[in-house]
Amino acid sequence: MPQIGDDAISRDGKVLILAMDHGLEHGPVDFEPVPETIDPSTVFDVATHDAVTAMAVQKGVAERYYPSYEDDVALLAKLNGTSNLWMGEPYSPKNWTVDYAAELGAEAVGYTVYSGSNHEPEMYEDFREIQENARAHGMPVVMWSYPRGQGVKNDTKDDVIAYGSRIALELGADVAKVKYPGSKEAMEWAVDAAGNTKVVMSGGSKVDDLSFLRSVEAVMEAGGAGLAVGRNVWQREEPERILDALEKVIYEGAGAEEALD
Ligand code: FBP
Repeated sequence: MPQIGDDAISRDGKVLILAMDHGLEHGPVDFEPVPETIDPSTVFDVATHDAVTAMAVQKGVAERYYPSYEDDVALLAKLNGTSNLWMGEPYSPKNWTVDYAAELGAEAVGYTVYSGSNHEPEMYEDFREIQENARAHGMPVVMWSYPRGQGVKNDTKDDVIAYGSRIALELGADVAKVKYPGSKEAMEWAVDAAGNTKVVMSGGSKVDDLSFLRSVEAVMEAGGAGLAVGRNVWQREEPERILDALEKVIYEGAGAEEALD
């Protein structure tokens, strides 16, 4: 039986993934709010915070920057990704393999699936291959489960988010990363639908501290396992401050207001 579980990227069963694949997904415009973040080392430095259980990056960034951080940061290899310049039906091609990720020292892999896209069959097939290879390496698999495309009218509706987290369970992910559906109740449905696959919230575009922490608090109260976040951490002038607060909400069960005190 292959090893199944997320221990490599969790702390006390909770997960806080710092994502920094935005240079590919959105372009350098995402680094403008804090210009020094255009240098990947700046964000790797942020990922050394105790609250962070893994950092998700693309292949080129892993090859060039991870060697300096391998003692302090767990690498989550984001194996597919697409640019914002692509205007077709949502599709995210594979950019590296599980074997190569393992060679670079990755402890986990991540993969985006756009269920509902006309490219769903190709992405499911790619995910199948990656998931089985990851099992062979004993690496946990995180699915960025984003229903999107012609088959999806509203990608943050509660039934769509619950469907996304269920798809992650059905296809063999250890962790499902889903958009926040807007309420604790809707998140509970997504958590229930995922069975014993963990569910984490995707950070989204930057909002104020309290609003952000309240959504994370709701996710934790709903039985979620944590967060996979990019902009809401490193687009802040003091990312350590929000990570200190996230540490309290995610691992210590604090409320948003209390965590900010
Ligand atoms: P954020 O917390 O900044 O939203 O990052 C999470 C993430 O999944 C990144 O890994 C990815 O680059 C981005 O969101 C993609 O977001 P979208 O497809 O909605 O533009």
